[in-house]
Amino acid sequence: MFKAKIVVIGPSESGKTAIANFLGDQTDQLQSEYSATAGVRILEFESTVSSGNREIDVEVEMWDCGGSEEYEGCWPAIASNTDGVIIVYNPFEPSDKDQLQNWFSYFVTGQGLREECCTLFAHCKKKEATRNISPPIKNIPFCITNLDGDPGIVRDQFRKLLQKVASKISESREKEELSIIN
Ligand SMILES: Nc1nc2c(ncn2[C@@H]2O[C@H](COP(=O)(O)OP(=O)(O)OP(=O)(O)O)[C@@H](O)[C@H]2O)c(=O)[nH]1
Ligand SMILES: [Mg+2]
Repeated sequence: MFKAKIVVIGPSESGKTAIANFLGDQTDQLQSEYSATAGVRILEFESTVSSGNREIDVEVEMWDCGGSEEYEGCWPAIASNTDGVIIVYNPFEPSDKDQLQNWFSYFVTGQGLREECCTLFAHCKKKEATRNISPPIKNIPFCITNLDGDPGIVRDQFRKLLQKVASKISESREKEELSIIN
């Protein structure tokens, strides 16, 4: 059994809590009233991913982080020992796009995390014309999401992320074991 810390970050009101609740099976229902996350909420659940020809059980610790700037002081604690990052932003909000690079630089490149251990969700709360949304950061797994339309995309993309994270953890573990033997 692996343990994986996945952080869900991004600008305020972009849909992080709704996505975290959906992935953690907390609820199928979207909250009609928006309530900003104060600091961080931690959800724990189990997931199974396949790596090569074996199935791996992963104990997920999902950190649903408040997007407000007032929590920037908590970033070091949030980023510490993170295995995977989900960045959620609203593609129709120009200020969200401007902030993206900042989140990405701190939580991914700044922590030396592999790009494949990160995923970007262009989260659309309404089923607007989504066809012309292009990835705002190159080389990062990216998808357009909406929980009313096709929530399966969110689950599939999360599973892909977890697969990468699990193989990375497994690799590090093997290296550690080898270094003990040698
Ligand atoms: N209809 C619809 N509403 C959504 C969807 N995703 C999020 N919302 C709504 O959008 C609002 C904001 O979503 P949250 O998930 O609370 O946003 P957040 O990113 O957690 O915000 P902070 O905690 O302040 O950083 C809430 O009222 C949600 O119910 C969606 O896919 N469809
Ligand atoms: Mg929230």
